[in-house]
Amino acid sequence: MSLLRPFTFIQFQGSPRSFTRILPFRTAQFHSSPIRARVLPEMANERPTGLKATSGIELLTWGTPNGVKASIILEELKEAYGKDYTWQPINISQNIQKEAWYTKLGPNGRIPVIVDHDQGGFAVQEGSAILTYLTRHYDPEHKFSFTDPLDISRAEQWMAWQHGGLGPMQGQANHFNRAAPERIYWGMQRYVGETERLAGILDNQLKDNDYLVGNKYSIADIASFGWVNALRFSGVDIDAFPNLKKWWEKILARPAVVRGLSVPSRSPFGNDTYEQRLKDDKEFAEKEGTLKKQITEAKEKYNYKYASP
Ligand SMILES: N[C@@H](CCC(=O)N[C@@H](CS)C(=O)NCC(=O)O)C(=O)O
Repeated sequence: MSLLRPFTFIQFQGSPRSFTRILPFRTAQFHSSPIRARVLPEMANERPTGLKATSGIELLTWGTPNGVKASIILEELKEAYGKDYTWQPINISQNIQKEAWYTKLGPNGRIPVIVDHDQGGFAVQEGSAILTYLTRHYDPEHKFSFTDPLDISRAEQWMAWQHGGLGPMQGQANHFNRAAPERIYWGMQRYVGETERLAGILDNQLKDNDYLVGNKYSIADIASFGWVNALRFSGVDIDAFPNLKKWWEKILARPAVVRGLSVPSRSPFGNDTYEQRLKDDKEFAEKEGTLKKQITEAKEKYNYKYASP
């Protein structure tokens, strides 16, 4: 199933219908890649049919920008407080997230979802709701959250911004760049442009601050990190946003973040892994070069000009 993984990565905001349609194309595209041979850890190949834990937190997830919000905070809580958790891989290319046992827990049929067995099996869907739930219950020293009501509001604002802006826009950029059956230049420049604008908003916020809220690494940063980590893959040059790049590097240097990014297995489309692959895989580099050219043409065709804010 390692073949499916690169593909599923681009599907994070898409519909299962479009997913099925483009599967052969993506599979073919990755056929000659070294990543083809990458075998997912045995656990990642499991096909869950229900919950497996009886106590603590159980995470149902896949290694996408939304999925890693949950695995990163859980790894941080584990490191900070020794709070362990259980996870199961929900391979979204197999539509496990649409099965009845799953949608009973996460009615939206998307990952991630957590279940708190110590709260009577209480289930939480949506990345930001998961981040606030977990810190409210399991971050007693507020290492990743806030006590000041204004900082709580600031964090909520950045998380809402991620849910309403960065995630959906970047997800659509990926869809139009890679998943759509035809190259629609209007859609490509619209969503790559929006993603760039939003990257600029983060860059501006980080000009005089190390982190998004209160100069402290928190759930506000974790909410956006997975998406920023995939900016290159989405056709956005992170080097053009130096404050954001510094923030991304600093967060990526945290051991808990690296572990969180590896649940169920490390994505080949992080800014660093993507760059490495361009160097290692000639065919991949050629295809990505073509895509980059198309994005530039799309921007020129519609006279796109970067502006942020
Ligand atoms: N707003 C949600 C978005 C969740 C989402 O779109 N998840 C994607 C993976 S990144 C998914 O499950 N896609 C599979 C599908 O569309 O069926 C969040 O932040 O948790």
